[in-house]
Amino acid sequence: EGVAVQEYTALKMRVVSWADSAKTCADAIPKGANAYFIPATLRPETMYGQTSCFVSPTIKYGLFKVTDTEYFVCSERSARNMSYQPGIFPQWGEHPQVASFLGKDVVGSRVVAPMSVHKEVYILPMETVKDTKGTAVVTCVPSDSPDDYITSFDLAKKAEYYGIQKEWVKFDDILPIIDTPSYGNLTAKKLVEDLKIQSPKDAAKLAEAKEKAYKEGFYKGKMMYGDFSGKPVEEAKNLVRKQLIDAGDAFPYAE
Ligand code: A2H
Repeated sequence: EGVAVQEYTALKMRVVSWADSAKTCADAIPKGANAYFIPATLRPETMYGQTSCFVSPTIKYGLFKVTDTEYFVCSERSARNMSYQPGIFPQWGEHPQVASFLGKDVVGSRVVAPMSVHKEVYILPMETVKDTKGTAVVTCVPSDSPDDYITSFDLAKKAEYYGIQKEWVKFDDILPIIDTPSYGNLTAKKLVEDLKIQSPKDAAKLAEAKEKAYKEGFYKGKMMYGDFSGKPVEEAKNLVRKQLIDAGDAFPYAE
């Protein structure tokens, strides 16, 4: 473990409907309360283009009670970390868990995607999500994340195999958000094609694509969508983050 602190933006994606297989979750939420999936992202300026939200089918998740009216879905590890950060759980060090389940149980649930052109999106499976970082929930932005792009491509192609509906992936209309000199305005698509990435399991090539996409987007990218259209990404990143936090749709999370 390094000494550098990763400053994530934790997004609050409110559950609109639970999958049939998520009955333990639905039953654990009192009437009048809301549940939220909590993806951790390093790219808040891309939230306009969310098309789905990923969980690992095999990772164990929890439903954690934050207040009488708010419950979070995330990994136990991240809930514990949150409980030692100010302004999230009301009691220092406590993160009361009301349900435990596997990611695959919640696939097919529907959540609100704050700021996205797609108001509501589906919870989908991503096998490469790790339990050792973030919240083990990843919001999907296929325009700018090579991992999200290739996973969406794979899910759409093999929807039946994954037990999902192709339409849930929303892979057909990817929103351009950031324009870059080297890769155009769909950076992830361009890099996946250039590097001939065939599958979400092409780990080495994906690491290269991720590095290139991040550097190009952050240092040379210009916003072409949203309130900060025309501004450099370097500037817009914190402005969008602040808007999300001020609206109550996100909070800072570090690890
Ligand atoms: B990023 P770092 Cl548009 N397992 O958000 C796998 N990936 C995870 C994860 C986990 N447990 N937790 C977070 N992530 C993803 C947006 C995005 C992201 C874009 C482009 C690149 C990108 C939309 N998905 O990340 O290892 C999340 O995806 C590439 C760096 O902690 C999060 O930001 O540095 C990022 O990886 C955190 O990665």
